[in-house]
Amino acid sequence: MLLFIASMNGSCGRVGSNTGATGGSGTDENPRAAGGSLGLPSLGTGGRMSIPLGECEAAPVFEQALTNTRLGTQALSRVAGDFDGDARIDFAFVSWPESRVAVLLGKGDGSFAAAIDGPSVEGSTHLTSADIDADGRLDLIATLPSTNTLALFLGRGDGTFERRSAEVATGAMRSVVGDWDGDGHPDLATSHAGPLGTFSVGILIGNGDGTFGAPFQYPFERVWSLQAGDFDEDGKLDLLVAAPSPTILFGDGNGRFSHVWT
Ligand SMILES: [Ca+2]
Ligand SMILES: [Ca+2]
Ligand SMILES: [Ca+2]
Repeated sequence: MLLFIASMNGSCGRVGSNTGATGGSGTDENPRAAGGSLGLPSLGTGGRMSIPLGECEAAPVFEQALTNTRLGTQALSRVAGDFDGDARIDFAFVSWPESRVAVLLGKGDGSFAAAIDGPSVEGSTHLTSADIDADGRLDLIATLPSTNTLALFLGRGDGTFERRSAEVATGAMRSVVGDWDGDGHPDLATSHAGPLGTFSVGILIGNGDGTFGAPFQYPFERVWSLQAGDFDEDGKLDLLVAAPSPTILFGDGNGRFSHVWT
C-alpha cells in the first residue's frame, strides 16, 4: 500500500454537509459520509479530493510517497479511523491472500507503526467501521460472503479488537453504516449475493451495545453497492442501491423504508 502526503493549495470555506451516517469512518467507497464527522478526506464535485481543515477546505497536491508498506499481496477494503484513540488517523484493511484484518497505527507525521496483524476473516473483501457498542472506541464490521454472519470487531482502543458476530442473510458482500431509526445508535445495511443468483439488501438495527436486531430483507434483481444519505431531504436517512437500475429506498425514520424510487 502506497501512502501519499498532501500539501495544501486552496482557500477556506465550509465543508459540505454530512450524509447523516452515524459514527462511521472514511472508507474507500464512501469517504464523504465520514468526512463531515471525523475530518477525513472527502470527494467533492467531479470527484476532486478535498480535505476538511476545521472551517477550511483545501485542494491537496500530492508530493511525496513516504511509506510503502506491504502486507500480504494486496490490501483490500481500506477504512480510515482512529483505532487507538490518539487522535491520529490509522488504517484498517483486509490483507490478501492472508485474509486477516490488519491495522496500521498512524504516528501523525505520515508514517505508520508496524502493522497489527489481526484476526482472520476468511473470504472477506469488505470492511466498514463505526462505534457500534457506544464505548467511544471505533469498531469494525467485516462481511463474510460464504457464511450467514457478519464479523464484528469491538475495538479495545489500542488497535486490537474483540470478535463478535451478527446473523444476516447468506452472501453479505458489503455494508454501510447509518442511523435508520434515528435513535443515535449505528445501524447497518448489507448487500447480498445469495445462492441461485438472488440479490437483496438487509437492514440491521443496532441496539447500541454491539448487538443488532434480526435483519429485515429487501429483494432486488441485482445489487452492486450501497450509499447512505438523505436523498429527499426530509430529515430521515435513505439508502441508495447501486444496480443496473439505481434505486433509492426512502427511510421512514423508524428503520423501515416506506416506498422505493427507481
Ligand atoms: Ca466501540
Ligand atoms: Ca439506529
Ligand atoms: Ca429521507
